[in-house]
Amino acid sequence: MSGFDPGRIRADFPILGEFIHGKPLIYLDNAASTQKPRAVIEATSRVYEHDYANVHRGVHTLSQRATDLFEGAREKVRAFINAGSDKEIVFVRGTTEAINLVAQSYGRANIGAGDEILITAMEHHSNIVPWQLLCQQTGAVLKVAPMNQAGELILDRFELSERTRLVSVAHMSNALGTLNPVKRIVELAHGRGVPVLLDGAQAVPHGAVDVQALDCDFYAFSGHKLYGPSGIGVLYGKAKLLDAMPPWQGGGDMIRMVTFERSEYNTLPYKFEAGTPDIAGAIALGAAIDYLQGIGMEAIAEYEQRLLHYATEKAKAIRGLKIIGEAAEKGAILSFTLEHVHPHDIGTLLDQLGIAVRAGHHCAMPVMDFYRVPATTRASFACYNTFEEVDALIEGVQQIIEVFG
Ligand code: C6P
Repeated sequence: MSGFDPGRIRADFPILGEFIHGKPLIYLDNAASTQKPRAVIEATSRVYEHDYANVHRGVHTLSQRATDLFEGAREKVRAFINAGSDKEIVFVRGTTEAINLVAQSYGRANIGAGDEILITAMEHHSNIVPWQLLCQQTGAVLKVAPMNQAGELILDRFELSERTRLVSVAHMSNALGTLNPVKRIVELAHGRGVPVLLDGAQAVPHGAVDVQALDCDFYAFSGHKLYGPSGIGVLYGKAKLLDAMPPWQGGGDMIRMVTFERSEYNTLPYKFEAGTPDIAGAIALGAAIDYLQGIGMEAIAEYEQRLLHYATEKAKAIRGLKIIGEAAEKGAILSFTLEHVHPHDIGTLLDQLGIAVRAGHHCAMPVMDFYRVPATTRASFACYNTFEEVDALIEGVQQIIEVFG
């Protein structure tokens, strides 16, 4: 762990100096959205103060400067996930939009009545509802691969059929923390010639991702969970697939030529980027990536695993606390329920102590149904969290148990 210093990292995040109800903020809602380092905040103001204009349009200097920074950010994203080409990096609003893009473009072009889309029992609504919409539009069928009580996929029952046309799986579950065996899933699907989309919203902030090593066909993630701004995200797609896909939205920048009779579309990735993009957002996402690479994704992953392990052991020792999601391979998420106390009360009482957690169904209602709970309390960790903060969480939970007796 030499060189990894959460104290130094914390100093980069101005918001961590806030007080909530008179208590120092302990921010454990990172799976919902992470806080932003000064590098990201400053990159945003720098663009607007010095470099802002629309991109890909102007011959004037500022537009060229903005375009260079915007395209530079695309290259940073490419390198970060090791995509083969920056043509394969499509800027979107976030994971949700990325998955909808694949459903409405790839899906409508390649998936028909009776065809199947295979997802898993632990998906976020963003990886369920876009496929349901596609099924309603095309007559395709949504299939769900089961998980066990620990919240692990049952690989023996991860069954593709003759009709499976696409597999779409969370790399890491937001409700349970489960890290799925995505490389194996890609191999299984490719063995039958079926492409795979990985929902990387939760995985990307917690460790190095290499889309070429995974060999996935699509990879989706959001900037705001990766210490970057909200409103910007990424769809990675293999150039061969993206090239063959029809555009999803029409408008400026995604065309080469337009007449009233017909239009010719732009090259990749612009074919999928209709309209003025989130210019400053993309540039600030590039700054977030620089920042994270300065720390090192391996170091972050290792540190967060230690935090998770520490929190898990302490949580297990609390009578009446049930951890929801005990997969052997997990990212830094601790979801739990307490006997006799509703998660919303836990969340509200922890907030009084300055501790921010998420309480609810985490946009994964089928996961709640599976465990027969209405909601869970979820503490989710980032590289700036500390062991002392975990202690404070555990103490807070113990206080709540005493109050509810
Ligand atoms: N999960 C959470 O608190 P967007 O909203 O498009 O940035 O990301 C959607 C999304 C997709 N997949 C997974 C696995 C996710 O966790 C999320 C967002 C947040 O868990 C907000 S519901």
